[in-house]
Amino acid sequence: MSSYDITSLNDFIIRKQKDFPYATGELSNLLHHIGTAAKMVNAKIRKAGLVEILGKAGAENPQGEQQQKLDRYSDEVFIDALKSSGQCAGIASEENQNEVVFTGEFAGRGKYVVCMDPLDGSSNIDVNVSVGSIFSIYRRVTEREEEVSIVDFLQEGSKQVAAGYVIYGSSTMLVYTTGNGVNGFTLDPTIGEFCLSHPNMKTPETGRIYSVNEGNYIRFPDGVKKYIKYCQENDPPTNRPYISRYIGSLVSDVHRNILTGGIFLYPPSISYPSGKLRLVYECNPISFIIEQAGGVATDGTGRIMSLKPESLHQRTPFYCGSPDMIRKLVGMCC
Ligand code: AHM
Ligand code: MG
Repeated sequence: MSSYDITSLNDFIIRKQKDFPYATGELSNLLHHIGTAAKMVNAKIRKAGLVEILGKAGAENPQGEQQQKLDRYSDEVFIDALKSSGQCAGIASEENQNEVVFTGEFAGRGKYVVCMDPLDGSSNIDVNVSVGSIFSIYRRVTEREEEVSIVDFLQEGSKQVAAGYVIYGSSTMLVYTTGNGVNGFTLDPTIGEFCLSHPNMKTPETGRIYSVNEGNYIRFPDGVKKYIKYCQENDPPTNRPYISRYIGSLVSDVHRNILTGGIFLYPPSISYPSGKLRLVYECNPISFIIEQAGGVATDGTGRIMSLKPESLHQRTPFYCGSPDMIRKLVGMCC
């Protein structure tokens, strides 16, 4: 009979809170609510082929992309869960043009704001490919008596208090950091709990996987083209050619690369001159996780988490992964 350490996400959050004598439990409570929302989204995704929730919602998100029904559903679930936590005073999400401000004595006074992509990679969902949720938590900079405003959401990634992702894959996992390492929890569907399965996740210094949408190769900057050719060269002492793996679902590509070692690239191109991925709710949270796992995340010229966001849906070139591989890329690009 197999056994595993049954440390639930909530046990773990409370245990970690005790490491900080002045912790008030507000962040713990917020993380707990994110875990609950993730379970609700998971339950819906697991039934995706059976009920009428696949396909387009018939509307576009703020970037003019088709919203899927599950995008809408996930957005609503996370907004409701975060609002009812009482610790979050507002949320910025891929699905809403402007920040959603929570009002009233309870939610409006929350200490934190959350930036998130409630369902990333959702264009994959109709073909049963893994998708994810990505979140980022900041301490608000406005006074708690006031309503939150855009300044609370446009903070540098280095100010994140916590960040994480949920991957709805062959199993469902929640991975998060509060700046003291990265821990991963796998949902045990028989008991409905996220259980600690990947303590203290670390990414290898180098790896063999490169992940990029190579169909866009002709549109990439010369330095990136050069690096891709380097990945494909035959040089057994340096383990090349590398292995190409690209799911097209950020959380899945990043999660795999963290575990195995590798590099993920979403460069600027003619179609996306600033890259495709969004700084505030995709790149910053993933960068926090990557750095805490020992990796590097850059826009090609500097640290992603040092960029000052100017708007909620701002895009950025994004390269992240094993430190040796990123160093090589940056050396070729700059
Ligand atoms: P989305 O937020 O609209 O789902 O788009 C983000 C997704 C990422 O998950 C993935 O890394 C990327 O888009 C894939 O883009 P492409 O299909 O251009 O390779
Ligand atoms: Mg997205």
